[in-house]
Amino acid sequence: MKRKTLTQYLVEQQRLKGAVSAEVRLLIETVARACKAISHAVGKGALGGVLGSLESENVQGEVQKKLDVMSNEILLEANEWGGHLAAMASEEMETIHRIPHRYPKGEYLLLFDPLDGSSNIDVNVSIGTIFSVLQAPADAAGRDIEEKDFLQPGSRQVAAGYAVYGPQSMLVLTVGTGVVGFTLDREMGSWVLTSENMQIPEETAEFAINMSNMRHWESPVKRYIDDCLAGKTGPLAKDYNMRWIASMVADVHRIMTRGGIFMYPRDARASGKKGKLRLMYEANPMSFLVEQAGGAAIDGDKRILDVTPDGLHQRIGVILGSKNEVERVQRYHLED
Ligand code: AHM
Ligand code: MG
Repeated sequence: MKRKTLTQYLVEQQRLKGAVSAEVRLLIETVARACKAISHAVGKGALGGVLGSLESENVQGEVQKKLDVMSNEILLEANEWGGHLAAMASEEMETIHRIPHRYPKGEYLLLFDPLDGSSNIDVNVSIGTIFSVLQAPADAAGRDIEEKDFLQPGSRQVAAGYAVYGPQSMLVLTVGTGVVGFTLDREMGSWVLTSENMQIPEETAEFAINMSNMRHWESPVKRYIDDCLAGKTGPLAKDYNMRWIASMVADVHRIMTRGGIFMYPRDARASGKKGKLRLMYEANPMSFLVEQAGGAAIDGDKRILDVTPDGLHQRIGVILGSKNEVERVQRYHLED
């Protein structure tokens, strides 16, 4: 079988489809190289001394795991010197990271959640990296990038993807021409194309939500899950199955592979009013991927990709996956 690597795929996207610029191509390759290094560190586990927590907290007040910090550093170092970026932003850093003056500056902005699903690190369950690429506004040329330059709606992303570190390490990517998946060939050290056109089935009978939060949910979410639980004799006339890995990357990857609906809705808790997940590092890149695979992504009543962020670390409700189910949940919100 003739194998196509990430490099070949990206060169084709650049030459044949004009879907990426040379800069975006090289920056995606750099992110992918960093994900390879993170995959290697994750794979070593206790043998590499990478498990466990640090004393520090991140900007969100969460205790940082060693791998959170290591992965953040790997991504920063890999992407600093290539000349494609103007600045980076990370779930683990309070404010933006400008490209140091000693390196050439490019026109793109990179955002990432370096290690998503941190609660699964120490229990050997799949975790991942999520990233998003934006173009710096035209008026930013010749001046230092500011935080406000990042605050663009997700519909402006030029690329997005995630790496999932599970039984296999996979990189799932969109540059706006559909979604493709690569598997890491650990011997050769290359990302090999293994899923050419990932499509989310429109219908599903599988939902993913943290049921322990049920008493805090808003009524449209409660109504939908009640309908799912009612099974064949209920309004949805199907028996539903439930899955919750508590790593968004792994839950979304399952949905990319066989369909389903993922929900981390806003809820009544003080910490949950705006949702748990972050718009710019989690919701936007995943929504871009899901839409490119034929699915839908909303915050409850509106499309996530249309939301103009008001802050780098803004949180948002997330409901995404199989189109017909997401549209049903949206209808329930609009009827409420
Ligand atoms: P993290 O970025 O700190 O790892 O948090 C995000 C994760 C998601 O991957 C996952 O969907 C969710 O938090 C799980 O939350 P919970 O433990 O409340 O079920
Ligand atoms: Mg996360």
